[in-house]
Amino acid sequence: MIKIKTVDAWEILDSRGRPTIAAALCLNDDTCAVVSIPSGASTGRAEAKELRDGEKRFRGLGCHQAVTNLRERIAAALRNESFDGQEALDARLLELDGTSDKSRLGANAILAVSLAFARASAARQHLELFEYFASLLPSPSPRLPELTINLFSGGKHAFGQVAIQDVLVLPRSGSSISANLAQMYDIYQEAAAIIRKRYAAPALTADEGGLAPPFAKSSEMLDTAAEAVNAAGYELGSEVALAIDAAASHFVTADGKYRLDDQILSPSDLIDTFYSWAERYPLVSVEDGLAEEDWNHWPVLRQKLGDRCLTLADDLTCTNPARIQQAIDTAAANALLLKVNQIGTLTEAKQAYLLARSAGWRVSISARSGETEDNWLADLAVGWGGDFIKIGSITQSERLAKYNRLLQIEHTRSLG
Ligand code: 2PG
Ligand code: MG
Repeated sequence: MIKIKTVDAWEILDSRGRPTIAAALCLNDDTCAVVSIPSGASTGRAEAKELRDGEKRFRGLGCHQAVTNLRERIAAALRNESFDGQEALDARLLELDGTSDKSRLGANAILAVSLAFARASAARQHLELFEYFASLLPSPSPRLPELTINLFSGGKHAFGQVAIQDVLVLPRSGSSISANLAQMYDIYQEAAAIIRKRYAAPALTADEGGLAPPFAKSSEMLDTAAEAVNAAGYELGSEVALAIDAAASHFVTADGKYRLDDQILSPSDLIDTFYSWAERYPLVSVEDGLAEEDWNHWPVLRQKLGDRCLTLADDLTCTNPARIQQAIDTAAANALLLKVNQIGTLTEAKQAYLLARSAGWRVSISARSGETEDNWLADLAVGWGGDFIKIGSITQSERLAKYNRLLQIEHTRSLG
């Protein structure tokens, strides 16, 4: 049994300068751990609810109420309580909250405790954090994930200049994370040089550190990514692949059509557009190609993309086992983007992960657009054997904390 001694929390700032939560949890043997948690901007409607103060301070985004809930209600309930592991702790947190969307105590407060308990438990057992995460699974097989790296941003992560939210690069020629990051550096530098020349100005960077030039249409993001890959001397397809996060919930119209830049498309026209992009470029995945409630057309998208590329669900499923089950039952997707703060506890995220795996889905473990310098995401991706990890670009310390942790794991462990 693991006995909790103290739980504390305070407000910190994330990579957008917005408040989020850090928490510290000490066990009765004085093993202590600190974690901080991220926050999204292009959030799904079915996500667990972060508690925000809604007051003038920080324009409504303050986390004082969530911090108070954590320091008073959660801390009082957990102090001197013993748990036989992560599941028991998370079950107690759910019981304390008592709502289906964690809106009473706040998903931000609850997740901070769930993760702090994980980190403290790992330290107590002298495990690396990824080993602890692996130990939560019935048949663990830790491994280094493939990198999916943000190159260009639009939509809510930039200034909305184009509809598509992200174009990502999968550097594949190296046999290690380290070699693939070096390859990505070349591509990023070439992309920045192309932008500088084309627009006679340096490209501004977006929330995740990706470049955000004033492209006129979304397809230019892919065209320019391909150009940068070529300019860097790599072969598109064999050495480098691409992916997109359309985040289509953010450009669906009230009558179920899609505003792709200056065009209004029907769902089937949009699906045809993705298909044509997947024919032209080696796309590994199309994430959120349709809106989160467009359940009718997701199966059509999946069927159209077929084996050519993955139909990856983010806002559609929100790391929520019930929504994942619906997506499995309707053949709406074949890959899951997993974000722990969409659901709010590690145990529920594990259920989401196992459900997706049981249907043969691929899994990408993802950061949020608002991140902190914490690096637990890298351990989660390795521990759970994610096929992919999505951290953002290769700039900005909140992203690099995770890449650098992958490099540390790669350096110290021989994982495939
Ligand atoms: C996404 C994420 C990360 P956000 O849509 O996949 O890129 O964005 O954290 O803003 O939801
Ligand atoms: Mg997404």
